[in-house]
Amino acid sequence: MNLLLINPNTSEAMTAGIAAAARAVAAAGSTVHATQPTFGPRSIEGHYDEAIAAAGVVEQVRLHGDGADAVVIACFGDPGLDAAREATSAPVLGIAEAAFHAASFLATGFSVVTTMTRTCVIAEHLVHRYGFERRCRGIHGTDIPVLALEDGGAGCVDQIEAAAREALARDRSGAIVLGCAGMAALCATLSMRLGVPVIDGVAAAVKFAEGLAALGLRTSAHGDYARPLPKVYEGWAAPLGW
Ligand code: 2AL
Repeated sequence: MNLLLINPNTSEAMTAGIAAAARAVAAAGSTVHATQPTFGPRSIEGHYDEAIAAAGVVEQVRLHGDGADAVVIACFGDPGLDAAREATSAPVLGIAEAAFHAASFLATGFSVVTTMTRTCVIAEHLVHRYGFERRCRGIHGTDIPVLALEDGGAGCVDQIEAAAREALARDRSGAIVLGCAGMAALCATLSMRLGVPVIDGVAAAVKFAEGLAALGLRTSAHGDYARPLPKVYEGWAAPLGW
């Protein structure tokens, strides 16, 4: 399987870390092509960053989507997810949506532990958008900047563990969802320390992507996920017009 893994921010170090996490769980026959937009924010920590990053995700799907059996968008805000699904027939998975599904197979309720507190509302919007209000029991910010996780985040693991322990106790949750692709390398350590399922959305999305591709399932082109309507796009977005 050819998997296109898009890091929506422009940090090459984070792309490398996310690619390593994806390759660690990918099946023997899978290839992972990891990429990031040519423009946009170095880290995604708010609505403004996310608006620009979504266009960057679309750019990468247009550039590299042909020949991909599945696409993973590796940022916890799932920027550009619906747009990407219009732009390719390959299944497109966002790491937040994948992580919510995985956690819901393993516990009646989960908590999200994320980066900057201001991003909690973005995760909350996704919980509502995907219909996980009955499963998500809390979303907790650590105020760790995304770029502090650029090198794998080993220096942040104690702080994330403490936030997760507090979340498990306060929310009565059975599982922890990591709220940033940059936390992927910490998943195994946190699982061991916490003794509950800890879900990294990058790994979850890769395995769901492989499953969907193996089943021969593609994104529906019926209705709102039909191809974009052909029209002129102007200015810097001209090359992105359908
Ligand atoms: C993220 C993420 O996964 N990548 C990024 O730049 N920002 N998520 C987050 N909650 O801050």
